[in-house]
Amino acid sequence: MSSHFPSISRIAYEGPKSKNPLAFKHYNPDEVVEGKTMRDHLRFSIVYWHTMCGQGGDMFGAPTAIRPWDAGKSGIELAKARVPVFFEIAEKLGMPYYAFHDRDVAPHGQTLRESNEYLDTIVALLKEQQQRTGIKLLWGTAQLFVHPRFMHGAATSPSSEVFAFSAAQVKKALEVTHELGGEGYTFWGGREGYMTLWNTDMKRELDHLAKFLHMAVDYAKQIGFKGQFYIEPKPKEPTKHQYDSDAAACLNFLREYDLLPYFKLNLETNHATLAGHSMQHEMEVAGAAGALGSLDANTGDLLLGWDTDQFLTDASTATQMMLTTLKYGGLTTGGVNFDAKVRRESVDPEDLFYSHIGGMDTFARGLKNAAAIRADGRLGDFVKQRYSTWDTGLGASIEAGKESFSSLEAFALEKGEATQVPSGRQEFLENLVNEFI
Ligand code: XUL
Ligand code: CO
Repeated sequence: MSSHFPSISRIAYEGPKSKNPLAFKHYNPDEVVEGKTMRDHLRFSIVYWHTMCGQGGDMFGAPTAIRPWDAGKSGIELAKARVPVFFEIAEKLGMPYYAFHDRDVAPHGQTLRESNEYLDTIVALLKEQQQRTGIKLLWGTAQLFVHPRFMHGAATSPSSEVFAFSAAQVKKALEVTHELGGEGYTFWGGREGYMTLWNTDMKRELDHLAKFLHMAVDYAKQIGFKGQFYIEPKPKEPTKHQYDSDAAACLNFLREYDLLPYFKLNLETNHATLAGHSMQHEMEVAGAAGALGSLDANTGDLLLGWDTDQFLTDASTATQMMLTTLKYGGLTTGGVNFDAKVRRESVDPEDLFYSHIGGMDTFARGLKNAAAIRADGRLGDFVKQRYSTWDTGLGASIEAGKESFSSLEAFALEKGEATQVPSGRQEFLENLVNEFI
């Protein structure tokens, strides 16, 4: 088999003292943490779109990326050429999973029929590579935001024809995800939102979105696809307001339209901060609702207000993410999916390796730190103790539903003042967590 990276071999774990930039310092796939290997905890996944299609162009500048395998090719020939390169990268990084959009693995055709044929051609190649490498599909998705027909949205377009084209595209994307043994299917509402309320019937658009998702659930049943459905929240970009703006908004929408039994959330770090939340907040909101599904692992830049999709190298954020992951029983169908791209200035093919190695090591550190914090027990004990007035007496009686406003008024009048209001100890706890980072 020809190699596009002859000087890079399979990335190995060399430990924290290693100075080899092409080695893992923390990600040791077989190391057991809380009874499970790191590989099984983290379920790393590499994305097709940024890795193979990211060219380094931005709204001010031309593509910068050096990608020798792309040279001189276009259309379906380019799409075919990228498949083995992608799997070589994934395999050398030891990625157990990958994720893709239909239109980033295969090109748009002139018609839906032609697009479907292109997709079938590439799906056959993906399947071969999956069989060769053992790499599995974490989730598939349909790209419903690039083509001009989606300018007003897909399922929320004011045009019923666009709704129909979107349905046809998702139908096919579900079929190929199923064919490839995908463990999930993600809906990111690419343009499901509005640019101005002056032209928007929000209620009607939300009803349509729900109808669309119900059709997807029904079709999955029809074809026997048992993978997990995800919704991926994001507050803005490309539209001014995206309906799936954050975890709480998604959960409310799913509940309102009886979709919650079928969906979990795929949370993305950079989307969380765009929504004005920390990723840990978003994960706690999802976890509390039993809907913590999968993680699009990246980060934004604090000084930039858009979705920069950078690789996360901050161990503190990764520790928070892994603490909440462990708290809710770990990732089951989901994974740590690197929806992240190298900077426009990182032009060389090997930058694709440094970036993923850094991301994987950061999450491995986060996992080890989180497990150590949990084993230490002081943080967990503090939180438990903070709520201890609910464990017996008055609190237990309220939780058991035995009290009312009248009985509590009687208690307060008798008591005179609440005396059990201890310090929150924020700084003490921040110092405690820092002992592990
Ligand atoms: C966009 C984004 C998408 C989804 C899949 O911000 O995160 O790539 O993850 O459509
Ligand atoms: Co994403």
